[in-house]
Amino acid sequence: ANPNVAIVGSTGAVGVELLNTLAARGFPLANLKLLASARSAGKEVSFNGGTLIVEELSENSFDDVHVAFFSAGATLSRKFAPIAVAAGALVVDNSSAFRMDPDVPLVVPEANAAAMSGHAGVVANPNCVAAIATVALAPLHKAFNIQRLNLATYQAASGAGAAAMEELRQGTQAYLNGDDFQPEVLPHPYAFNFFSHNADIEDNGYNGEENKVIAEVRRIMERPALPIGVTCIRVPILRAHGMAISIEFDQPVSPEQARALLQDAPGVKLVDDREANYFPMPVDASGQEDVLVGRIREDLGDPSGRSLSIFVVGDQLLKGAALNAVQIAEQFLPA
Ligand code: 2RA
Repeated sequence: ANPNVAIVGSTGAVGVELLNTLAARGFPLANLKLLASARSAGKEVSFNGGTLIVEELSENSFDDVHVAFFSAGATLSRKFAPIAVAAGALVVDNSSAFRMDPDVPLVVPEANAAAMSGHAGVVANPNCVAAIATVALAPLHKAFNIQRLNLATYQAASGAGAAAMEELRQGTQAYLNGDDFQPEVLPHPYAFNFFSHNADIEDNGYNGEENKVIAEVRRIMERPALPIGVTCIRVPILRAHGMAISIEFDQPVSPEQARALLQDAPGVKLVDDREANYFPMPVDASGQEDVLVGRIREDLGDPSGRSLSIFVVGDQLLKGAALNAVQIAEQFLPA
């Protein structure tokens, strides 16, 4: 029989995309339960031509649930995911709560689907930069053995939630109207500005987002000591993350070899047209399931000749969150 599905955090930016993705991919569900805080309980949400009523999340919310998507923050995941597992549900958790827990697989199906077999009830959905990056990096790593990475990210408002997307719109409108605008959701003016990701700076001088990217890319690629440098920047874009990635292999790899491999890689769309000077952009990646990859070229910063540079853009709410989570759940559906 088809599973009963629940979404915890169903009214947030990712929760809404989970609904859209379940419908768009025809996920075979018997019943869909929308769970959120008391503040959102009672809200009506349209789904697949019908209307669902948001219910308040409680300890009894999972009694008849087979698959529970969590996207309501680490605190709620830590409290309610064990309750959902105890009730017999598979939990796909989009929060950072369990991503580094050795008993919880951290999964991007195109990169490390095999890791899912070790789950004990919870499978963690990675940080959006790690998910989008590893769709492009995994096939290259499997074929040519990556030795080192450097990433610079261009991260969209959606990574900071629906309120940040609204702040981008309002701040831009105010800027164009010549009105004064004080940011409330993000710590800096956002319109026509960009800034270092506002996660706290940690002991190593990197912010929390950068340390998550390092730890999670290593885990997904099963290379715990992989040297990774990263700079995470928040840019005034609505919902697609971009990243410039420099990749060192243990052997020389030509752009042609990489391009041929990526052409057929799952979840990748090659956008690498030098003639037309056409490469991955948020206007093409937004709303798109595939991660766009282009600017594939020798990294002239590495005299050894063993490095390539690429540019990757992916929808932060889809492959960066909701789509990846639904693809994880799809792996557990009866064949
Ligand atoms: C961000 N990856 O973009 C983080 C959380 N989604 O802010």
